Amino acid sequence: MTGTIQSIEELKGLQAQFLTELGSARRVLIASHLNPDGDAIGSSLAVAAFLTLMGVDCDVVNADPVPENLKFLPGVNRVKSAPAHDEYDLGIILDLDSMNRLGRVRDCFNDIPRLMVIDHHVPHEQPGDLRIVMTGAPATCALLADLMLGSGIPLTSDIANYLLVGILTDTGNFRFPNTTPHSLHLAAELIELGADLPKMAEEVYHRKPIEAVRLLGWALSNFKTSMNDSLVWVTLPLRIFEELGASDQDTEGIVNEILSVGSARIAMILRESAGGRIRGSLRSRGSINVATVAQQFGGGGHANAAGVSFTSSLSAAEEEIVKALEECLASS
Ligand SMILES: [Mn+2]
Repeated sequence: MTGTIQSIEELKGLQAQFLTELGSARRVLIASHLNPDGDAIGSSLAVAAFLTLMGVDCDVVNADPVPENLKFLPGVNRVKSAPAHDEYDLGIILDLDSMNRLGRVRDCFNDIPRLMVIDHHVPHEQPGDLRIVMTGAPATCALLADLMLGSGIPLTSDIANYLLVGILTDTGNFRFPNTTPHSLHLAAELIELGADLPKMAEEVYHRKPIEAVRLLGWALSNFKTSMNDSLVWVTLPLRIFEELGASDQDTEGIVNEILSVGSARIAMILRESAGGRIRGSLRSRGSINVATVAQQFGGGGHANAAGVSFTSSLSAAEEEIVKALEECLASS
């Protein structure tokens, strides 16, 4: 069991252990979190491709499908909804802090004798025999880039693309405060290895389904504010998704768009899904910590980007969380 990593040197110190663990496995099952993003899919595909280079058999599973804007990545069909085999000797879970975030594929890991966790979220449950967790890292793909570069195994341009897409999406196109000099150095190395940054930026950010753009338009016309417009939020009822033909995936990025209100210090979207579950995405500027608010409701994440879910009605969930966010703003 390894604690949280504080520095790149410490991370590099785990490279040999990482490689030994992968190299001694016969068949590996790789998974990441529900509603996978660029970092989840990028890290899953990168580890799978790296294992293939090492001659190790592996499968990738996810409880949810690959989002439309990541389908341009080569080999995305490697991500399956269920494992192809019954037996694995190593499980690797990426970009998540809790086994529950695996959703229904969680049970696939019950009988696997060894588990590796690579992540940059604040740890909760701390599962895993080998844990490579660095909360200061901008992306799980950044951790993997440090572990894979200089490993003696030459990275393919596909792997470079997988790693870059995770760094790109988790840093919001290199705009969020987690864009460190080191993440830019890694990006430069990955581009040298053949990652195509302009294509990636175009595919990920500027090519959305028309329903997603219509949903964004609705959100931008219907958001609410309080506390002198320092809190900005929108609720997306199920009927709007139905009217516009939009899906949950189409909410991607909306919360960041409403955070562009100049006076906003916290932004939130609350969305209702068909099963009656309410999910919230929280974003904040500067030193405002929305992860602590999310934790009050059983959610979590990072200081400036967190998530939460409710089983109550949309209006009850809205009332509760808006109150908590207002208290958070009032006390900071
Ligand atoms: Mn991530």
